Amino acid sequence: MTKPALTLYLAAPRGFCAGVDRAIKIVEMAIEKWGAPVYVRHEIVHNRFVVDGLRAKGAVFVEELDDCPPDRPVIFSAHGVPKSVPAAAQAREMVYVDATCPLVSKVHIEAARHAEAGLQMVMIGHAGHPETIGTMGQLPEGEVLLVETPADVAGLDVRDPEKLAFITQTTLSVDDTAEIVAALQARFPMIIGPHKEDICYATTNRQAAVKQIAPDVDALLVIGAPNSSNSRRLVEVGRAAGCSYAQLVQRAEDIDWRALEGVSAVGLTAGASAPEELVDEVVAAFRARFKVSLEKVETAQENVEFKVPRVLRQPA
Ligand code: 0JX
Ligand code: SF4
Repeated sequence: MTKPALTLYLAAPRGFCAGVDRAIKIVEMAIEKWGAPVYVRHEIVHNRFVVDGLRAKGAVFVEELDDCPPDRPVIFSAHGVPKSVPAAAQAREMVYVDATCPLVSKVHIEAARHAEAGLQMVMIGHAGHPETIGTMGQLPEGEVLLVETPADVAGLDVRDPEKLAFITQTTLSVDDTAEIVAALQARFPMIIGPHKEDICYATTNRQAAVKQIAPDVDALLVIGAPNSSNSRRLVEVGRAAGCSYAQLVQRAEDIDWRALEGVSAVGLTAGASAPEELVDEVVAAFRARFKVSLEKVETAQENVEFKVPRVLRQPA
């Protein structure tokens, strides 16, 4: 039986960003330096395959610092942690390495700087997400007001409308965030924003590639985990850009092939925490069912790299 023809549009950039690369390297290098087990507070990045791979090398994943023994090193995940976490690790005299992405740390510094200047902070982000918890936790409890939607802006109860600044989660939808920022600026014309927005280059670039592909495909698949904010945003961006069938899949076995019957053009991308092996796996699964012609859609080139902390570059 001849296979149906299919064009698979592969987004570029896709997959690992510099912050994820660095965070994974930090765990691997910590295990090399100190031996197993090395504890990791929270999934180092939101991807089961990455986590399972590191667990096999000797990483132990826990949710709270209290779940770590005091005599083993602990790593904080790429998403960042509230100030109280390194403080507690220090109080317990633990060895810790912070794998917070430098672009998340930049937002932490911004928040502290604005607060020092007497400004009240508004954070645009998702409640309960570890990055939001970590960023809000740079300042005392109750100091940062959270908004998730333009409608939330109307309900903000601020100390002084003329002394406000906003920050954002790094992995938000660029377009949805612009709407929230517009609502903030409409209600608080004096509000100060980041010099350059807090949404990071990787989030921005992956969304731009999806926007380019989505209008021309019958379906869009985003490889990523259900708890990966940036991956979920790619699905939403794909739908908003005109692809009604946009789905998050963790790997090839999640693909609903019946839903893809009769398609001739499919877009494929991967969130910032999804390994390229999973992209290869999905492409191979398409090749098994279709006569695939692969087309790369490149909307940007990335050459960002972050160094690992000095403690890991020094001999044990
Ligand atoms: O849920 P997020 O997109 O913030 O995290 P994930 O999927 O682990 O991606 C990499 C880490 C991003 C931090 O900004
Ligand atoms: Fe850093 Fe952006 Fe990657 Fe998050 S998505 S780890 S902020 S580069």
